[in-house]
Amino acid sequence: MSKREDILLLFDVDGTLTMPRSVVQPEFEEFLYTKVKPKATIGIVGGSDLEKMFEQLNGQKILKEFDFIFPENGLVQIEAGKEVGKQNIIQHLGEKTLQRFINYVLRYLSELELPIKRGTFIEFRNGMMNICPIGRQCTREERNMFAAYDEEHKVRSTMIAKLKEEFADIDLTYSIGGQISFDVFPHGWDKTFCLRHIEAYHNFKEIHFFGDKTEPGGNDYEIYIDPRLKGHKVNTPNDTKRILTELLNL
Ligand code: M1P
Repeated sequence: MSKREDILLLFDVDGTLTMPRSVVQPEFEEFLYTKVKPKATIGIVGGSDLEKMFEQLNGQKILKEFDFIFPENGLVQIEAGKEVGKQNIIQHLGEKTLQRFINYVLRYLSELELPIKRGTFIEFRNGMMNICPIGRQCTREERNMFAAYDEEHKVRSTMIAKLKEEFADIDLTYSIGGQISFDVFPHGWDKTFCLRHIEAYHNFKEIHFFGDKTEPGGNDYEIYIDPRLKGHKVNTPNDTKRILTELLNL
């Protein structure tokens, strides 16, 4: 029988541990912490920043419950509740390039007609930017409405195609991880980034990753296909639970 230290289970958040931008269900939490955790090392690798992880996973207790927390794709690294490293997109791109990019995004969004717009169109994080055409301050209903509108009108993918063309000379990758926004970060700063930390300091026999956005362009794609681990495609926390039950003989 393998030991907890042999297996690492890495989880995306939205669509994997919770429904999109929703709070984790108590039964799922109970399952994860009392059934799964005694059998394997557990970590989260999400596109969101740490604050949003706290919101969705019931606050700061995740710092104690999870062995690893990798917000922003692992561009911030937290182990045993302590921040042990973080990337800096400002240093990486430089102020001049950043401003060229931000000014273009603001111009593009200022000319974009949508059914509604709210506030916070660019969220600047440590290792990435999150761009949200409707504005992050929308309500849950407005969020759902935009998600359906985007499905039909391809607002985000059209904008990404334009940005790729305009900034072909700059080291940037675009990825859609949620319902209303997309993330922008330097090449290679996708979720596989967290594996650099794992490989540098640990030696797991098996690593598994669970995520929902596993198609090209989704923010789980690169880590899902990474040969260093086994990827599991899920659509809901129920799928995650079913696969974990089989995998760990629970
Ligand atoms: O975790 C997935 C994504 O969650 C949010 O996306 P949205 O608000 O569009 O649903 C964002 O935090 C995004 O950065 C993240 O990748």
